Amino acid sequence: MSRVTDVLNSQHIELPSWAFANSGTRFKVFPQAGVPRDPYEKVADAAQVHKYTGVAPTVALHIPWDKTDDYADLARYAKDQGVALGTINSNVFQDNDYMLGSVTNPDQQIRRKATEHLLECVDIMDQTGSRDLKLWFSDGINYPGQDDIRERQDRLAEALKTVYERLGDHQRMLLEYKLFEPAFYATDVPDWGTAYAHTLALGERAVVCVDTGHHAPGTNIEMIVAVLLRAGKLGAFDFNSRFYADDDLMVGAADPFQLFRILFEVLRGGGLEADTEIAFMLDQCHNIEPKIPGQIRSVMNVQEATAKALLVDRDALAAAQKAGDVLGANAVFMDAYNTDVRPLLADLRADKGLDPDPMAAYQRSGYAEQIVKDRVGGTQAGWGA
Ligand code: PSV
Ligand code: MN
Ligand code: MN
Repeated sequence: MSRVTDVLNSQHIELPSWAFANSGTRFKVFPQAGVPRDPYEKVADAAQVHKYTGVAPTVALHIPWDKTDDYADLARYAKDQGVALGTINSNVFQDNDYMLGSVTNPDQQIRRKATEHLLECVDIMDQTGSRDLKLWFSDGINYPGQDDIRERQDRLAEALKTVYERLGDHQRMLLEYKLFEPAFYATDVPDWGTAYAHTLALGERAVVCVDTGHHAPGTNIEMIVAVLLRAGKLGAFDFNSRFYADDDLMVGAADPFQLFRILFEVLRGGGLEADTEIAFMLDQCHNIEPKIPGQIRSVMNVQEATAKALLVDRDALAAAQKAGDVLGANAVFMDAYNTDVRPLLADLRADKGLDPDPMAAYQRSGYAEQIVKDRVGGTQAGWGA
């Protein structure tokens, strides 16, 4: 059991700053009282999640949603709150200039503008001490013939190379892929294979980010995880849940079994070791539920799936696999999944001096009521802004 608790104790889940701000669908953003008005307040809210779960010590920023004059000061503030700043997420998808693409745009000047933004994000990483730059491109085309698919790949490669060369020795580039949306006919980085090919060409500090919500229904994500890990190219997760498209719902909500299968492959590939370089991030928006509890619940969902993955009897599984015992192997797997790990996690929290029930502890704390009193006019996350 101690190996299980050791891994769970060393687990680190990164929170997205945008989860704490108002967000919604393209149809409507329902504002909530007390949401953060600036990056400092987002960091303060993220620190609450860490305070009650003990496993979420970093918060990812999104530029320009979290633009501020002094990032070193924001980093100091985060430290005072008991957390640190994490991944810098770039944004080349909300400017009118990017209608036909950012780094793959046919217009060289617009490509330059987008690349400059990415370089600015690396400057910010230098100030925040962040290791990772996350790149997600909305680039693509809606109609066959609209632009040259192959040339767009060349333009993408050129921009990525420029940014890669600007990274410091300890910094990494995470390239995220997404099946579709907002481009519908051909997205420039639509799948793990395209992301893998680009990161391979760049070098070892370019790795792939698997956003669990960015696949076609029925995709075997754990298989992708296994292949990328084996190739040394799995850099990060953006965890969330989807029923239909890029829903950004709470991780483990739609399909907790899938999350367990993914985390088992991470474990199998050595990605849960204490020195893991995989960044386990959430990428979620809480549109109708309260945000801080939504993040707490999500962190707990990842912990539960991880605990179940750790409970798989690997020896028994290997023996059954070797013997060709199909049902026996499957039963070993399902036994772990069907174990109630909540008491184990409650004990683990108590051992650390935390409340065994983070949701209840947060509700009791009065923080939710306090921010409603203190904060007037919270901001949107950036979606639809
Ligand atoms: C858009 O699909 C997206 O959800 C990507 O997953 C990014 O990681 C995130 O927004 C923040 O830019
Ligand atoms: Mn994402
Ligand atoms: Mn997404």
